[in-house]
Amino acid sequence: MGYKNNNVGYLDGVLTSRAVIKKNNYAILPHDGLVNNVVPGFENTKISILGSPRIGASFSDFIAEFLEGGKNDLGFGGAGIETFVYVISGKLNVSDSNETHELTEGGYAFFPVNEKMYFENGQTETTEAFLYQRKYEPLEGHKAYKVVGNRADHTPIHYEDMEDVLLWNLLPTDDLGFDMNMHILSFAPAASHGYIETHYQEHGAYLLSGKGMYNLDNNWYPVEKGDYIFMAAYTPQAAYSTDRKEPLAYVYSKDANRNPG
Ligand code: UGY
Ligand code: MN
Repeated sequence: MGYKNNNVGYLDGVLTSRAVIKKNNYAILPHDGLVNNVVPGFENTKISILGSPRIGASFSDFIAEFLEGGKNDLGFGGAGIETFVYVISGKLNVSDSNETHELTEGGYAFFPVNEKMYFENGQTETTEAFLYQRKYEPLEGHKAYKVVGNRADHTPIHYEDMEDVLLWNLLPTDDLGFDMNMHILSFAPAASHGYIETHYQEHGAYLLSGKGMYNLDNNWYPVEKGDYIFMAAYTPQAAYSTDRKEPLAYVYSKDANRNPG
């Protein structure tokens, strides 16, 4: 919603795009290159599949615009699958088999394995949301549980002691029942990672605001609000915030708390 048509341009007279796809390594999907997909169960909803097993991810991410009457009567997730939703703008009713939660901007919900998530747009205006699903990896003696909250409920911490980089942990960080977490990272204008990360975990990141340069496997790319970035396990990665006013911020998943075996 409201994304500028700037993922395409001419380079040496040839139509080109900012999209970059390196399967099993990394990808950048600018917003206006996305097409609508049919995902069974979703009605009155424009939905695009982002990261998925086809690109080398262990999860699937989606960006959805729930129009008036937008809903999914079949449920999202279910057997063996855990789910997460983050509301970017608008209002979304999110239900399990027992109760309904009314999420507003910045609101989110995690449903544990086997619990289907049902959505319904709670207003006439369009609601935009980022969705995630992944096969849950159980750990004996531990259990994940439903979490519902809002970004505004949390006081962010300084990421790696940097004053100009803020981190929100949206799910518990101290419970081994959770095999993943969702975070928001926000870089003030001109802020950056302190170093290029290389780690075992993979990420799917949706950019909520700002502009920046992103290092993926030692190549720098321009990125901005509305982009999606996939980072596979071990892909070197770092961000540099380049907008003069708006922080570069993204919501992203990270697998956690499991022994690779
Ligand atoms: O949590 C993370 O690994 C995060 N700092 N990665 C990233 O922003 N690319
Ligand atoms: Mn990382």
